[in-house]
Amino acid sequence: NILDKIVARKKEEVAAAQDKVSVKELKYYRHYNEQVSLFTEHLLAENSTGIISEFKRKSPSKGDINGKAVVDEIIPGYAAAGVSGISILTDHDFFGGCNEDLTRGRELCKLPIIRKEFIIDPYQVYEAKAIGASAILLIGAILDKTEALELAALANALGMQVLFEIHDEKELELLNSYVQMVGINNRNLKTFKVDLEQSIRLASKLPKEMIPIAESGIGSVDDYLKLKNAGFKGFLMGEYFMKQSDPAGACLE
Ligand code: IGP
Repeated sequence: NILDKIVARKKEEVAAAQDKVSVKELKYYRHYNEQVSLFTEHLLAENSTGIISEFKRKSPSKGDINGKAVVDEIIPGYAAAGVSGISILTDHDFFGGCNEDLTRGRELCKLPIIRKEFIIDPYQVYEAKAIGASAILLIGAILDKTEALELAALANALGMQVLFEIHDEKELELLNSYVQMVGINNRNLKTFKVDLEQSIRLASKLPKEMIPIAESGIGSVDDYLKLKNAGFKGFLMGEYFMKQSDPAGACLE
């Protein structure tokens, strides 16, 4: 399964990154000490659409989506379209992203940015802060309870919020008090199957203090309204925007 492959690769990447730049050195990065705007505040603001638009060039499930996309050409448009937040993939091998994409995004807009990455090690949380993220994604399918707690607590300590992604009821056990947003992935990362109904059922079981975010496979105004009516406050959308010749224009619809 693809998640096992990605996690194996991440372990190598983290070891290599740590050899090159220590955590101590990351703390001198320009964005490390910057105060970031809170994701949840933007999501819950009056008039917020709740849309979190994603910058993604390719994916294991879809292959090439917008392989030559440039952050400078897309992020300012997303911001101008009035989205509530941005998600930027930093994984290179599977999603065609990089850390510089996120840092550039940070410099181009004031919106909160989530680092979309397969985080398995505290090093990646420090790195998220250093490159300019306001929040991190943690994926339930690749973490145990202790790791989930350690990584989420560290993110909060560094001033970042946590979007914790789950796909089924069993993963609810992994949530902890350092999680501000729970993402229910409509796409099963093991089979790539998309099912909005399963997310809607799961949404009613979330702890009330955590903000529910619907992720993946949202491809029409109908889908958006359906999920909104089911109580979701955030809508993470990538492919639908990225595959259009004018991704930001699609946000305005
Ligand atoms: C966006 P989509 O179907 O709108 O492009 O999906 C986002 O939810 C998806 O990219 C995603 C993802 C992830 C990517 C959700 N969870 C975990 C990488 C890792």
